[in-house]
Amino acid sequence: MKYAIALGSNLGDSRSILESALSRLEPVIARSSWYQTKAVTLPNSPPQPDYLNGCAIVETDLQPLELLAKLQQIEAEFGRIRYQRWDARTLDLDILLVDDVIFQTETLEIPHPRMSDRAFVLVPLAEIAPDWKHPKLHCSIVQLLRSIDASDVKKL
Ligand code: A4P
Ligand code: MG
Repeated sequence: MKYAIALGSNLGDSRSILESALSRLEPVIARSSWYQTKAVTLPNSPPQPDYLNGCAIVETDLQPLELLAKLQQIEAEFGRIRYQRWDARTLDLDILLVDDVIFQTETLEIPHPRMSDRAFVLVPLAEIAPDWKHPKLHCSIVQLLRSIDASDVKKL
């Protein structure tokens, strides 16, 4: 199965954390550049440092829930502690897409429910998978990107 994965970090040495996390996901068949992005936060939450974000395409036989467990294990290895939703974090690994499949359980939803309005996801993903069709919205990543404001996402 082919998965698109989003990587993000806004605490610690983000670039080396993301590079090491990526090496734990081998074989990686495509990876984006890293992007500096403004933190998207919940209303009234304190300011957060900018994020470093990127995306990768990974080919694996793991089932979605097995891959989620692996991603959460890698997050834990890099010292991620869950305080509050959308808090600053050393490492966040999300599954964005798997083939052309819609997957929904209590703990995992694919396509990622918030990917289509997030420039910090769509800009790096468009770099490596511009034509991947979103199986619920029936349009490609570049098409989704055209409908949002991506001015806060800077390629490094
Ligand atoms: N979960 C459900 N679907 C998925 C999926 N497709 N991939 C569940 C991964 N996990 C999924 O995630 C909470 C639970 O979501 C998991 O236990 C899993 O069972 P989490 O990583 O513990 O918490 P979170 O990431 O804080 O929550 P959430 O809702 O996933 O946050 P988002 O929507 O991913 O947003 N701003 C910038 N610039 N860059 C960022 O990367 N990230 C976030 C997090 C907010 N603002 C950001 C960024
Ligand atoms: Mg997450």
